[in-house]
Amino acid sequence: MLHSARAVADSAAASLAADRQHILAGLTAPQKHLAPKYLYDERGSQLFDEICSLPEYYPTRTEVGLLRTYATAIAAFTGPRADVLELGAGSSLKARLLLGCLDRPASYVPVDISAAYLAQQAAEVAATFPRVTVLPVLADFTRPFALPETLTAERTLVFFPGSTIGNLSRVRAAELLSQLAERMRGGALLLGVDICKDAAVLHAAYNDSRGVTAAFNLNLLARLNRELDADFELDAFEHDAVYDQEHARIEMRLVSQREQAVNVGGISILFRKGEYIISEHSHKYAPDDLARIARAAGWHLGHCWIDDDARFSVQYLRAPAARNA
Ligand code: AVI
Repeated sequence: MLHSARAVADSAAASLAADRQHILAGLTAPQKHLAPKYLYDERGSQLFDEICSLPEYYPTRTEVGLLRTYATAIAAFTGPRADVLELGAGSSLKARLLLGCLDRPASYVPVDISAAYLAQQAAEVAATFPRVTVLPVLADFTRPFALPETLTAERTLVFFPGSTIGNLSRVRAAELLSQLAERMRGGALLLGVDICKDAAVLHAAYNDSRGVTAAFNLNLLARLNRELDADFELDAFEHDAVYDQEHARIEMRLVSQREQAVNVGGISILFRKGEYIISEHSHKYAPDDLARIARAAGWHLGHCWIDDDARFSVQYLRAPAARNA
């Protein structure tokens, strides 16, 4: 049964205009940067879906393989009648896989920032699982947001796949894990995380030969043009993604091809040739490292599944016991 999306707890989820100050602060900083969440308007979400099926982009198929292989174990860890809360839901492909392996899941609560896409994906889940109550929440999960009152922390399995946690700084990732451990006392977390690996594999994954990642990145400028009245010339910028070994992260860039001035919401932003906006960081974690961070945040490690090529990990973590337990 599908319930309509809740009111946007955070207006930034609706339009970039609400985040104008934040965006301008990023574009006028000594190192220009924008938060990766802005990549996901409807078009951005569709392009990200395309990225997920590219031959070079190994994370999605590797994680899906792990979820399929270990479905029985995941279901046994979780138990019956779970509420599944998915953060940064995007495509419902993995959620449908998870719901299909669990024992009579009670509800599915996808949280996402892209309104149209959220509604569409929630409807697909509701159609596939008519007995599951689907309660989409339109919100930015990196900020405080309200959850449906029907959700019981002890019965909740937080599903945070796709290594979306890697798009947060390491400090913010640790903070989010702590907040979740506290909020979900008695519950559990199924977390998909990309592993540090050979730079060439990472480079190919984020600079694909068909140019889909480039289109995904450049779509951010088109979005700024539309929603913040900016005048970026899309062919005056190029996509690049660089692996920063020291910080174990991919840095996605929009590189100015010439010296130019761009108007963003009435403010003129100057670019030197070669100067770039950082549009996303994608941190990679050694599984032990992640387990240590999760433990420090209050989680207990249930299990960590890794594929044979050690490319991707799926961790099952248990929150601290409920206070009155
Ligand atoms: C959503 N997120 C985990 C993706 C990643 O790999 O960091 C976003 C992405 N950016 C470029 N390709 C994919």
